[in-house]
Amino acid sequence: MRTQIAVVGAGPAGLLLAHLLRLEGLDAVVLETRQREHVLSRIRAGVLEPGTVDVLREAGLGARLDRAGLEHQGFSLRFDGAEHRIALTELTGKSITVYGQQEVVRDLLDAAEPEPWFGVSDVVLHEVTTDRPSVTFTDADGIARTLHCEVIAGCDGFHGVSRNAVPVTCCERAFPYSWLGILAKTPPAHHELIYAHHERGFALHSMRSPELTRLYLQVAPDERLDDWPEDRIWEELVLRLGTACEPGPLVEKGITSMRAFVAEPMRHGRLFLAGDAAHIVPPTGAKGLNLAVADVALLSKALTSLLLHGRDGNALSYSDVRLRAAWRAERFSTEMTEMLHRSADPFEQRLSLARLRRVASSTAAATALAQDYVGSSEGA
Ligand code: RFL
Ligand code: PHB
Repeated sequence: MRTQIAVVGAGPAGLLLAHLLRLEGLDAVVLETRQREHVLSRIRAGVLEPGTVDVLREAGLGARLDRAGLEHQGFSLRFDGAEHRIALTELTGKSITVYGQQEVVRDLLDAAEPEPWFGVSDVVLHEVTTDRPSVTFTDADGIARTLHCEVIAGCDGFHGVSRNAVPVTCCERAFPYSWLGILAKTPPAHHELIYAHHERGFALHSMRSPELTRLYLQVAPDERLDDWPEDRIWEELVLRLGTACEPGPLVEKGITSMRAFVAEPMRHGRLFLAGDAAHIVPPTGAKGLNLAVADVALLSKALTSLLLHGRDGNALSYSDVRLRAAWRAERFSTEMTEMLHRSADPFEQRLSLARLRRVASSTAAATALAQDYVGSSEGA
């Protein structure tokens, strides 16, 4: 088998990259270890920055997003028993769009031509520092195959194999808490997102549609889902959010640990890393999917220049440009995480409240937060 770009991973990064490359007239093949149904059913991110929406629209992926995406002009911070609205649009002129990552993935799979190779295994990258790299894998029918290519895009997420082929320096931080997330068939309790700092821990109210609510609770890293029967989850949400939530049937329930991670560099020879394969941000800042989209928007341009026009300028600067963006997102996501979560350390607890009170009382601080949230700070 032969293609111009072998894309490893059919998450949002890999699927969007393949789509953008095909729009440029390049040939890309996507390899994915999971089955199509699994990829479609993963419930994850929900907040799209305006820059992300622009990329999707320009790529011809805006039809359902424009119909079903929910435009939000602000969100609430709740602490000290009161609510403070961050008026995103008033402060920045921009708004965010609430549209589930699984919807983005569905739009991408509907547009995918050809389909990714689902259910592959034994994926190994070869000769990435030469002009003729390749990927070997076993297909879903158990047949061993070799995909010859000019470039490999490692879009296989945090647990993928691509990063192992790059001599990376990794910076990592684990946070001392996890998120218990649920997706429930019940109308949102409020028309905007609510980030709540409470003495019992952080809680987040988000949504996917007028009928589907997405909710998160800060829990200890060692807690198990069995410790959290549905009644307990709803009681805790009402307490922490300070808002009555109408319980509804759960569509999904899961616990995610919280970590930050950056692999440097994001390129090695003809292998380019993008999305969670290169960096993980704690979800409090809602940046992971947006970073992945911005990575592949630049990477598709870099690969078009390189493979169609023989110009390697963008390919050479890709890693530096995207690492700067990754660290901007780490900085913001870490600050949001530390401001909003409940720490066991009394000094940290008081710092969190001091940070929240500053954002609530200073227009300059609220504007800086709003710019980071919509992705318009420092040329992001
Ligand atoms: P993905 O989505 O992990 O996709 C990687 C794909 O690669 C496959 N794979 C392989 N394929 C071939 N060979 C191998 N050896 C492979 N190993 C793995 C995997 O099966 C998978 O299909 O990475 P990608 O594409 O980089 O996308 C990144 C985003 O998924 C991630 O950043 C976001 O979900 C993060 N995130 C959020 N981001 C936001 O922008 N806004 C949010 O509101 C937001 N909320 C969240 C989040 C992530 C969360 N969790 C579960 C970590 C909320 C949560 C709870
Ligand atoms: C979500 O809707 O899943 C979501 C929203 C905001 C975040 C994280 C996740 O900061």
